[in-house]
Amino acid sequence: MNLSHIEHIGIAVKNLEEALPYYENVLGIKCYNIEEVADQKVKTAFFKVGETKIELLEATSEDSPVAKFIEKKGEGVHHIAFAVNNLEGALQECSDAGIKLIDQTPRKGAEGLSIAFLHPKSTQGVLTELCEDKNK
Ligand code: CMX
Repeated sequence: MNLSHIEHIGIAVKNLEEALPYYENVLGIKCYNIEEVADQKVKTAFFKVGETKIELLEATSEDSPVAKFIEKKGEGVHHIAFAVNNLEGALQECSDAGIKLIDQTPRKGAEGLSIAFLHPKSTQGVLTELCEDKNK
């Protein structure tokens, strides 16, 4: 499916404001965008490390996937996102290979990307996101 790079790594945090100083002051990477993704019930903060982004995720409601994750596992790596150049085709390939899709069709994610998630139960426990930047 021709993955080009790791688009971002999603990290679940309890509180964005409290997490920012570690990334900005210790790692020395600047947050360049804070955005709420209402349908995912998360607030996100983005940093760039080379071509890859770090996406901090704070839940905006108790039934957010991120709130459920933190309740079960605590803060930490929540998902890995790969960039693809044909998301529909990539989803079809995953489905044909027997991978359980969370999103059957692409939907809109943060930063204007088209995204779809694969279920962690069919990807060795790693919640996996595929993203396509249709503006490129
Ligand atoms: N990574 C690995 N495993 C995960 C997981 C994650 N991020 N989230 C849940 N799981 C596991 C749970 O530990 C649980 O495993 P066990 O049954 O062994 O205990 C199982 O998946 C089911 O978890 P659950 O808490 O009952 O949650 P649900 O089944 O309701 O939902 C999931 C799980 C992955 C389908 C849901 O979180 C989802 O749809 N995620 C995709 C959307 C998302 O995460 N959005 C937030 C980020 C959005 C963004 O980046 O913009």
